[in-house]
Amino acid sequence: MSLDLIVGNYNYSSWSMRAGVLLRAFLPDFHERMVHFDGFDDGSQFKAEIRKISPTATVPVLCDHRRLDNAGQPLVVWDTLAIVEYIAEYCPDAPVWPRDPIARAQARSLCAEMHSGFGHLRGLCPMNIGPDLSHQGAILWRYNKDLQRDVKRIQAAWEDLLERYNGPFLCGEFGAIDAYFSPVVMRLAAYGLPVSERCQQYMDAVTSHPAVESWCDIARKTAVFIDFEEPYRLSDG
Ligand SMILES: N[C@@H](CCC(=O)N[C@@H](CS)C(=O)NCC(=O)O)C(=O)O
Repeated sequence: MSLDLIVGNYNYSSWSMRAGVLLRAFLPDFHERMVHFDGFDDGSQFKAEIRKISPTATVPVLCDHRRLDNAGQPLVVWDTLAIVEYIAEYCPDAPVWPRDPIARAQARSLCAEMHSGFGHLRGLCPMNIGPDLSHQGAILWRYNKDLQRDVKRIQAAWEDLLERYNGPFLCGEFGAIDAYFSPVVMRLAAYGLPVSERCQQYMDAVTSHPAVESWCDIARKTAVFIDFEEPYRLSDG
């Protein structure tokens, strides 16, 4: 197998989900391996394992065994946006990015905004595929204007692209931008945050895409409760 994707716990790791969904959609013949999140401190097994592969000791990490680096080791690509660009070059005929240069620039802009932004949504509503967190979501929503601002901006960006390209995905057909927002779809749904009808339709389209379904199936089957990932819950009950 030439491409090896190393991911974190499927139910919690939003960055892993972006890369995992993208590969499932465009290059399904890849190998995937999960490294369990026992902790993120220097002494954790997770860090010890992932440090052997990635210079940043984070997931996802893509290893291409077909290409060797200048030390003769399989090429390592260690950041989600870089993985997206690598896959776009790896399969140039696949619509990872829209073919139209205007749509492509818009898709890249929104992915970059996601990569560096929406910190309140990310911090307050960590991805957690499986449980219904609408109670936590309702409390957060009522008191947190920053969270409301992040969700409002995401919805405005989605509605703008859905209007321009007529759906069902953000730039028409499924692409990197939808893989990038798939964990956001999971968060909005799990925490029951209010969305417009148009955004709900988009969320339904993302949730039922085979690449997203495949990721979520594994997430539900492999989910184990990790307390530091869910400080708002005492158990997975
Ligand atoms: N900018 C990185 C972020 C990756 C990241 O933070 N991944 C989380 C898991 S979702 C992680 O590995 N956390 C471990 C840590 O923070 O030490 C990317 O885009 O890949």
